[in-house]
This record gives sequence, C-alpha cells and structure tokens, in this order.
Amino acid sequence: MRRPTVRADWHGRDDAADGAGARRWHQVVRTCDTPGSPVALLGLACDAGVARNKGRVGAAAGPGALRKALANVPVHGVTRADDLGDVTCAGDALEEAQAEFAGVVSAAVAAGSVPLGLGGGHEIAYASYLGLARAVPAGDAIGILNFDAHFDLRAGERASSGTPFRQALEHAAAAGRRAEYLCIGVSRYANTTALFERARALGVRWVPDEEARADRFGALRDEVAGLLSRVDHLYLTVCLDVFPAAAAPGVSAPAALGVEPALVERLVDVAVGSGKLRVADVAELNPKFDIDSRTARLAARLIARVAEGLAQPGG
Ligand SMILES: [Mn+2]
Repeated sequence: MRRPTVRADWHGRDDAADGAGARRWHQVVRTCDTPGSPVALLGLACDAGVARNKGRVGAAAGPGALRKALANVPVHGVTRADDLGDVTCAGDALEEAQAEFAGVVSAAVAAGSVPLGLGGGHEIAYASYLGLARAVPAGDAIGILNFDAHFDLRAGERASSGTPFRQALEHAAAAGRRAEYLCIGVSRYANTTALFERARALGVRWVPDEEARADRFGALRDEVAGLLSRVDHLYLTVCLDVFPAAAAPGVSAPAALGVEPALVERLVDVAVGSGKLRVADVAELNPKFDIDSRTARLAARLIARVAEGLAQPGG
C-alpha cells in the first residue's frame, strides 16, 4: 500500500488553564501511517473529478481547509484520532488517486478504525466505497447514504465527481454484492429527467429537497432506519452542496434551496448510532468560494459529530 504523501501540521488554541476538559481537536489528533484509533482522518486532495464534471475547481484545497477548521473545535468524548494525511491527485490522474485512497480506506476498516474522508470532489465516494467493499466479506450488503443535491449517477466513459454512485452500484453488481443507495436532498432543479430515470432503473431510493424538512423528520428517520435494517455495513457521505448556499457557499454548485444543517445532523446521528457505520466522508469543500470559512466550519462540525457519535457506547 502506498502511503499518503502529504502530512498535515496540527496546531491551534490551547486552553490548558481551563483544565483537562479544555481540549480541542488539534490536541487529540496523532499524525501517523497506521490507523490505531477509533477514527482516522484521510484527505483526498483532488480537483480532477470536478474538472471532468465541468464544475468550479478548487476542492483540492478542501482537506487542508477542513483540518484548519477542525483543529480548534472542542472535543467531547473523543480522546484520540488518527490523521493519515492526504492522498493527492497528480493532474488528471483521478483513477490512480482513487485507487490509492481506496487502499488506505480498506486498511483502516480492516484495522477496525472508521476512516473519515475529507474531500476533495465527490469522486471521493467511489474511492470510499471501493475501500469498504474490499475490506468486508463479499456476501455482506453495503448501504450508501448520501446527502446531496445531486444523484451523482452520471453515465460517460470517464469517471468524475458526477459518476461515483453509478460506478459503485455497477461495481457491486459485477461482484454479485447487494448494495443499496439512498440519496437525501436531491433537487429536481439540479438533476435532469434522464438522471431521475437512471435512479429508478438502478433501484435507487431518494428524498427530494422539498421533502427533506424538519417537520418530516419521522418519515426521514424511518427511511434511513429502513436502509440500515437491510444492510450489513454503511457508508455515509455528505456532499456540502446539499446545504443552503448561505450555509455552504464554498462548493462547486451552491444549492438554491438546500437542506438545513440541523436536519442533516439529526439524520447523521441516526446513521452513526446504528453501529453499522464503517466509512464516512464530507465532499466538495472548495475554499476558493467559501465565505468566512462557513463551509469549512460546517464540514468540520460534521466530522466532529460523527467522531463523537462513534465514541459513544454502542456508536
Ligand atoms: Mn455530490
């Protein structure tokens, strides 16, 4: 397995005067090659997927911005976390970067750690899926829970940030593996009729953005719980363009409507609390278009929340 090449430097505010309970993320992260903590951060510094998908590039700087935002977030219950560094994509070498990322994810899952991927474009999703698929028995069913304004089920010969879930479902079908894909937050105004038809043909379940509202929490929780009941392992991915543009301006394609962060968090909690979460990632952070690090802070909060949930008994 090739090691991720880029190592992050963690530093931040130190409130030692407030006592042992004053720790922040930069004080619990250990930069290392071999995962040995309950969670392991792993970046995919890659612009190639968004570039191929004709989007606004800049997500290669996402993992760095996310770590910077996370460094000063107070830790609650998380006593240690690994940082395995970044897998970088050289130019257009998307498939190579995905293969390398998948290798690290796979090793982390096999070691009993939950890799937390930091994107990078949503091409991170195919790499995360591949890593998980390699680490678990072929007979086990994998569920993919994606919070996203887009299906990312595009056709086309070349992989991009718009194709990962089609690739994952095709990979599962070719391997004879049961896999299910649930996408929450899909916008009718950001996906063509052809993509909705492909989603139907592939047996994908989805919740449109207009139905992803807090007053429907019960139905949404049931949808997530239904997926969890049918699979052995869960891969959770949050595309930051699922959020309203004001909450997440730092993405390639900001959402006109979007799903409220508080609702996504409550549903993420359901997924994390299931005991089936094996891999999670946050995708599409593009610091170039961020305002006051809003998007990076939201991404960091999600990563912190997932790690906290996993640190709970039964999480
Ligand atoms: Mn996406």
